[in-house]
Amino acid sequence: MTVFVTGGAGFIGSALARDLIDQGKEDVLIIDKLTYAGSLESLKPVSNSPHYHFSQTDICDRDGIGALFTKYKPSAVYHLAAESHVDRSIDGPADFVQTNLVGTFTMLDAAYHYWRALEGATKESFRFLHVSTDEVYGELGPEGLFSETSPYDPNSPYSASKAGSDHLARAWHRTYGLPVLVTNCSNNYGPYQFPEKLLPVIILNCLKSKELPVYGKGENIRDWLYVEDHAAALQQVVASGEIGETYMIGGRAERTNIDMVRSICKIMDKKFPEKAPHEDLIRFVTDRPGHDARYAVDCSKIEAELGWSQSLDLETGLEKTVDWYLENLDWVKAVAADYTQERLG
Ligand code: NAD
Ligand code: TDX
Repeated sequence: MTVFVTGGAGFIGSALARDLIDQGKEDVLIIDKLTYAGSLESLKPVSNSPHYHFSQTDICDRDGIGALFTKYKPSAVYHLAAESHVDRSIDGPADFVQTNLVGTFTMLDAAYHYWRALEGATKESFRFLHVSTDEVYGELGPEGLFSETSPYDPNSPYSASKAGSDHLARAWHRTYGLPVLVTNCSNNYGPYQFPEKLLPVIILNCLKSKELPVYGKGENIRDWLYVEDHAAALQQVVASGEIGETYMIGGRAERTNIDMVRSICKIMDKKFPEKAPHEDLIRFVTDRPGHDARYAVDCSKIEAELGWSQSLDLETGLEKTVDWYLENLDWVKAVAADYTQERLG
C-alpha cells in the first residue's frame, strides 16, 4: 500500500513523511515541486528506506498528478502542498492563488477520477485529507476559541487562498462523494522549518547577534503546536476520522509574539551566557498589513473523538527546537543559502 504526501519536502510534510516511513507500514510517495520552501535535505534521514518514493511534480499539473495516481494506486492522500508564508502572500499573491486554489482543485479532480473507478474495500477505505490552517477563520478578540463551526473570515491572501481550498475540499465530498477530511491547525514549530518563519528567524538571528524583528508591538497572539504532534494528529484523522468532517488541531499554548521571542532569548542566554541578554537585540518593526490579532483553537473534538493529544509542552518543545537548529546549521545553509544571506547576513 502507498500513501501520497503532497508538500512532503516542506516543514510539516517532511515531518509526516519521516514519521510514516520510520513506521514502515506503507510506502510513501512524496509529491513536491521543490519550491524555495521544499528541500530533499529534509528527507535525507529516510531517503534510503525502501518505503521512500519521491516525485518532483507540480500539484497544478493535472496530467502529471493523474499519472501518479494510476501508477501508485494510493490508499490515502495527505494534501499539504501549499504556498505557506503570509508575508510572501502580501508581496506576491499570484503563486498562492495558483498553488493553493488551482493546485488543490487539481488534486481533488485527479483523486476523484481515480477513486470513482475503484471497487469494493479499496474504494471504501480510500481517504483524502486536506490539511489547512486556523487562519481561515480570521482573527479573534481577547476571548473565545476557533472551533469546527466557526465562520470563515480570512484576511490575508494566504488565508483567503487556504479558505477557498477548504471549500473546494468540502464541495468534492458533498457533490461527488469523495471521502474527504479537513484539518485546521494552529501555528507549528519545530525542526526543519524554513528560516523565514518567526522561530527560526529569532533563533538564527540570536546566533549571529543580529536584530530580532518583532512586528508592531509584538502583542499578536498565536497558538503553538510541535510539528511532530501535528503529524501524529493527521495520521489519526486518516485512520479513524469521520468522512466529511473537519477537525481542529492545536497546542493549547497561546502566547504573544513578544513572549515567544523572549522565551527563545532566555534559552539562548543559557546556551551562550557570554552574549546575554539576547533580549537587547529585540527591535519593534513595521507591522504586517492586516495582521490578525489573535488565533486560538478548541481542539476538544479530535481529543474526545479520536483520542489524539499532544505529547510535548511548549517549553520543552522550544528547547528541543533550539537544540535542533544549533545542531543542524548545515541544513540551514543547504536549504536557504541565498535567503539567509539576504535576510540574516
Ligand atoms: P512549507 O512552505 O514548509 O512547505 C510547503 C511544501 O509544498 C514545500 O515543500 C513546497 O516545495 C511544496 N509546494 C509548494 N507549491 C507546490 C506545488 N505547486 N506543487 C507541489 N509542491 C508544492 O509549508 P508548511 O509549513 O509545511 O505547511 C504545510 C501545509 O500545512 C500547508 O498546506 C499549510 O497551509 C498548512 N499549515 C501550516 C501551518 C504552519 O504553522 N506552518 C499551520 C497549519 C496549517
Ligand atoms: O520576523 C518576524 N517577526 C514577527 O513578529 C516574523 C517572520 C513573524 N512575526 C510575527 C507574525 C506572526 O504574528 O510572528 C507571528 C508568526 O509569524 P510566521 O512565523 O510568519 O507565521 P504565521 O504568519 O502566524 O503563519 C504560520 O502559521 C499558520 C504559517 O506560516 C502558516 O502557513 C500557518 O497557516
